[in-house]
Amino acid sequence: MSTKVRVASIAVALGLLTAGGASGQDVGSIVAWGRNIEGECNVPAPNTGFRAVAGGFQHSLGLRFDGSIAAWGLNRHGPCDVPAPNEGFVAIAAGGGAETCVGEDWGGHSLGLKFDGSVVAWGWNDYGQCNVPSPNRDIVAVAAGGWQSMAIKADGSIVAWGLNHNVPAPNTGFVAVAGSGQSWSCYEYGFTLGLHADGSIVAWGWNRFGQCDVPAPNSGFVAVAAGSGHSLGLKADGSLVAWGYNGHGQCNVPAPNSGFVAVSAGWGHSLGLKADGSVVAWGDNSEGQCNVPAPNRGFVGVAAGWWHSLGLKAFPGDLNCDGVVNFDDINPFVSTIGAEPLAWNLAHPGCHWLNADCNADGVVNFDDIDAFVALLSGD
Ligand SMILES: [Ca+2]
Ligand SMILES: [Ca+2]
Repeated sequence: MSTKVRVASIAVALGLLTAGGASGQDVGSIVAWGRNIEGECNVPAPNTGFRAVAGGFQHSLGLRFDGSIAAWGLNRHGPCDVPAPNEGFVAIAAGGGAETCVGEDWGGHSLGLKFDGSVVAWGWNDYGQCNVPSPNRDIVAVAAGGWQSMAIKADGSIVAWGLNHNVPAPNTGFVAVAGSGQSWSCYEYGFTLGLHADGSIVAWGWNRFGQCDVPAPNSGFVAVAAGSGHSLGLKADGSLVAWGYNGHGQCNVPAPNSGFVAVSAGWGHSLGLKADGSVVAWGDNSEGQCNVPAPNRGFVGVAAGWWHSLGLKAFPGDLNCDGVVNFDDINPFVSTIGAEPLAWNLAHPGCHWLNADCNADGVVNFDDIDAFVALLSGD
């Protein structure tokens, strides 16, 4: 019997199933580690039901399946004060930076993308990073640097605001963007990485450490991340490329450099998520930001703050990532059996293959079918 027929038969045989079978379990929780002097690792209760996570300067954001945003950590400039109404969000980004040439000037800001394609920005705004330009619509993705904010429009162009906002021409064909940076000295501010649909990266801005010099061959990239002075690119074959400032070893990707499905960059450290649900961390570990808490498995997302790290745990059985386990998850579940993890994740952005690992053994195969059916039936 084919996998598809087998799963469908099992589901039908169960008759009337209870939707939301995974409710009550500790699913979609956030794990935080590293520097915590501002509470940036204190995930607010209830720590469940999260679909995305973001790390800023010393604050953190979690996006819940109900469309609300939780924010915690340093709130000096208000990046944790989510503007009302706190609802309808579909993506988040957190930024932060420090200005060393004018004395004490540091903070973070936050971005939320709403389902209607508009962006809400709040927090540190000394450089206009929260002044979303009009028309504020048709936006499909957001990213935050220290002093700049970026968004991708439905037409593939990048809109950027704050410092360092001049997107190189031709401004078209972008599918992802990342930005960060710190004030290494006066007038050295952030940089931005734009990922083209053709798999190449365009980099612009501050380039003291070569963080904008993408190593050849500049092709085959599927994701990008920007640290304070280093850059990371994920290739379609699951390997990572790192370049720029390497004073903390943040560009030394640990072996084996394979099996990665997501990447994030902090001030001096790097995080990589593997297809098996483990997190690899390297670079600056002065705050323990590279000490992934045990058990290091079941992760479906990673995000790096400046000195802290965040990991999102799986939501077993929720294969369309709508926050409940029900009949709608059957077809995407079936599509995961035998699928190549990276290819599946690329085809389902924001929804991880590992959610199909319903028996929590790190792989997705026939052995997960019974556990999936149990989740469907609310067992
Ligand atoms: Ca679902
Ligand atoms: Ca499994």
